[in-house]
Amino acid sequence: KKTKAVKLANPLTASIDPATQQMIKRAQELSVDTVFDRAENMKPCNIGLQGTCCKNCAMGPCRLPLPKGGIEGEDDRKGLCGATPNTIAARNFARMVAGGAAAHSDHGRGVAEVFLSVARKETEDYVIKDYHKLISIAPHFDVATTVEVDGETLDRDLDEIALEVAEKAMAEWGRTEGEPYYMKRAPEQLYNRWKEMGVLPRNVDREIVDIMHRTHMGVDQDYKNIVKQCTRAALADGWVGSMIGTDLQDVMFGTPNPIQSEVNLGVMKKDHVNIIVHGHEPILSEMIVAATQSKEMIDYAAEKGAKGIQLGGICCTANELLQRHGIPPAGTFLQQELAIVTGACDAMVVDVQCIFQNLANVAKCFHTKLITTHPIARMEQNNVIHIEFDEHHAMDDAKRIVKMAIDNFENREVDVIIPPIKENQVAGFSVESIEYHLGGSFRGTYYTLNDNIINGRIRGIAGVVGCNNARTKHNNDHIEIIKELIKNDVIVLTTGCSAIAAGMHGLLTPESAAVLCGPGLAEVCETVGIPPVLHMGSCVDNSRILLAATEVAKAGGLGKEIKDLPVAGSAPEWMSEKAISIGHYFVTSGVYTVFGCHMPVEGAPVFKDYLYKDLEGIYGGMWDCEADPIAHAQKMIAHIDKKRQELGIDK
Ligand code: SF4
Ligand code: MSK
Repeated sequence: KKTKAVKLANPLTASIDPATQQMIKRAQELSVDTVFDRAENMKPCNIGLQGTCCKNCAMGPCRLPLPKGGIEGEDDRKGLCGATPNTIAARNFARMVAGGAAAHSDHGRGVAEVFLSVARKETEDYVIKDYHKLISIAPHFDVATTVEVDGETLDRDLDEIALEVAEKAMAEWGRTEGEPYYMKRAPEQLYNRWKEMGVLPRNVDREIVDIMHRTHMGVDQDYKNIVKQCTRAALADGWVGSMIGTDLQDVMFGTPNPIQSEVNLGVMKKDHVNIIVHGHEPILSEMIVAATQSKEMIDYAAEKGAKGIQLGGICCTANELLQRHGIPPAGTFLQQELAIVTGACDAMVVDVQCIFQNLANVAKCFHTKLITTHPIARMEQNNVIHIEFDEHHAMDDAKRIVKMAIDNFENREVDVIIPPIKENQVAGFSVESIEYHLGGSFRGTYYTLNDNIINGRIRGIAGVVGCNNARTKHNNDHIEIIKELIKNDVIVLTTGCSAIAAGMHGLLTPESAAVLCGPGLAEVCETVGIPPVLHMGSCVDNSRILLAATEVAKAGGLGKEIKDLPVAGSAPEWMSEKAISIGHYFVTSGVYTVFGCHMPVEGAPVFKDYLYKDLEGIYGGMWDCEADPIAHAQKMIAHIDKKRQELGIDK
């Protein structure tokens, strides 16, 4: 039960969030180690940090650190097989793309499978909530929405449309010819460039398998060719696997609209049964929402002495429930252990991705029931309960889980300490709702996004997304970067843990605009009543940012494709492989993308230059890395200004 951490983290330097600081301290008082303490005690490997450690065969690991003082003359570093630093760093980068694309796309596949069950009427627990969205995506799959009968055009049967969309969507993971339907959703010039470059994906699964093959020992030894494959797989992630995931989730659970809620550990309630859902897939958690709101469960909780059931979330499962139901996130990735340390978490229900194995150890120190639900994400510790979720009896599973949490309410052991810290926020900005709130289109009126970019009230658009990373001060870089951007009239679109961080620090309210924005952005936000930072959802919902950029490009007045726009991307505190896949699909869709912390490319300067410079000449977007948050934001602003100048709209 006790901590093994020797050095303890200083709560004040570990996070800028007072709730997190308070709970790190509380964990330390209880001798429960958290990621913050572990980061003090284990430093990363310097060669791995540089991206030049290869362990792709048993003759290695071959380690090729950059000599102190850099390379003089020819770079003759090589592994036992002769692999160069460029090959090794490119292979490592590619395997991160494969891991990230696989995670997002498998999430998308899971959603498509459930949607197929719905369309086949094999489940009663899920239904189609948003037929409008179904009709809007059907043409992208070449599915007709009308039929001709006796020369008359009639609406086609919705069940037929759903089934055809479901079958065509499912087939995208393994299609055997042509390219995925959704690639054509990109601006035409961008699509043509991909085609010319030979990087249109064949199908989602194949591009990921291809990476694993070509990065096997002794296969692809040309970093440029490896990056080309990264592009196919990353595009298959962003424009196919993730985008289908987002769309079908919207069809089944509803397309998000602005919704008010709260955020941070303070959303948990001492006198309520607290259930925290954590991970990424909303399939089960949608049912948990319904179960917690059922009279049967509310009455049962009352019987057990609780005033109600408080559902909260961590990571992107939280974002999914927030944007459609207003369920409040209890915290970001780095706060997952801390939610249990409150002593008030009666059940933590996890699905896939970003789940610390140490949750099981922390849960052991409290009464918390830790429940895994996904067949591919189990834990070895014996205090973990596995309830495998199946869409065919989803509501039964959800009720079983909620009941287990209610039964556990009376077992709380230690003093419950919930930091009384939370913020108000507005989330739920889908592309559809942004368009609606900004004048009903992207161009043509006083309110629209394009017009406000052209007239200079809005300087540009930034996507700020991604994780927290225990190697940097929790939330600090997200918040510093976003504040610097909005202060300079750059509107921010955010997803993932970055969005949760923005909410925690008060940036997701319309009121924050007047205080924190430059005058132009403040005027727009005040006129239409939106926050300067728009919460667009979860990790897979980065596809919404791709589509928002596409709509802006297609609406006209700002060039023809994404690379022409005054936009930039950022992942300030990234940590996951998914972030690399996301970064690469943004770069190859034409977005200048800056990562914080570090990038594992420093040990291979030639490969690094290829990502950071040469890609711009091919796709219009390129990678960059800047750890200092203000310099990071200023680089993005400089790029936005460069694009404004090229467009001739700079004043
Ligand atoms: Fe070393 Fe080459 Fe094997 Fe990598 S593939 S571990 S560089 S011998
Ligand atoms: S949850 S991938 S820590 S954003 Fe999507 Fe947060 Fe990053 Fe996980």
